[in-house]
Amino acid sequence: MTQDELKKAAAHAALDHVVEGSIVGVGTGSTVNHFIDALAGMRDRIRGAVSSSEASTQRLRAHGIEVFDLNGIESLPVYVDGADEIDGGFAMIKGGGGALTREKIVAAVSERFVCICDASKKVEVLGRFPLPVEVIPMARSHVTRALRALGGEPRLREGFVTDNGNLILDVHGLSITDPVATETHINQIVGVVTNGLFAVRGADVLLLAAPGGVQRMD
Ligand code: ABF
Repeated sequence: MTQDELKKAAAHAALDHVVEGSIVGVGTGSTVNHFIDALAGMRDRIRGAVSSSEASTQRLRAHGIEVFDLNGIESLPVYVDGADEIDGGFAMIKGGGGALTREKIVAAVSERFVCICDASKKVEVLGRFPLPVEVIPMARSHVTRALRALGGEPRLREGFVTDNGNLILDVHGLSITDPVATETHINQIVGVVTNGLFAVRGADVLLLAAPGGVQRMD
């Protein structure tokens, strides 16, 4: 099976976690694109979706799925999203697609985070994938220095602006053995909007696709 076929298998397995009649929290990325396409097959059995990016919003609307403003919603039963890396405690690095802040906001109001991944995303220790950090543009140099002091090598994502009008620094060379502490620490740097560690609020369920099938872990 190709990696894309594995992503599709994980995405389809997530349909079992969608609560009928509800508004579904929807993440971003190529795995989630498969989920959105699959969700279209049950659009008459959900109220709609809350989206974590302009790209996902467009795809949902193209399928005729109504997209709600998060501000009008108190709680979502389920949020479905991918990850760039996930460890054994279900802490994740996310934000390879640059949508980390909105993803974290939607995840924060969701009761259950269902992570959909192909098996290549499962790691022992987070950090081989560069950690994305969303930064207010005028704080770029200050945040770069602070991240270097943590032992990482931040690199500006060239030619990229987030949906919120900010920059992304991708931090290379970190070995993240305490994801909660690292997430909390980086978020204290003035000028950081969010970092791509999802550890304080990690995933609740992991649907991990390998050639032998989709394994559910929770
Ligand atoms: C989103 O999509 C991001 O947080 C993460 O960067 C990415 C996962 O990548 P893909 O599904 O395209 O492999 O969930």
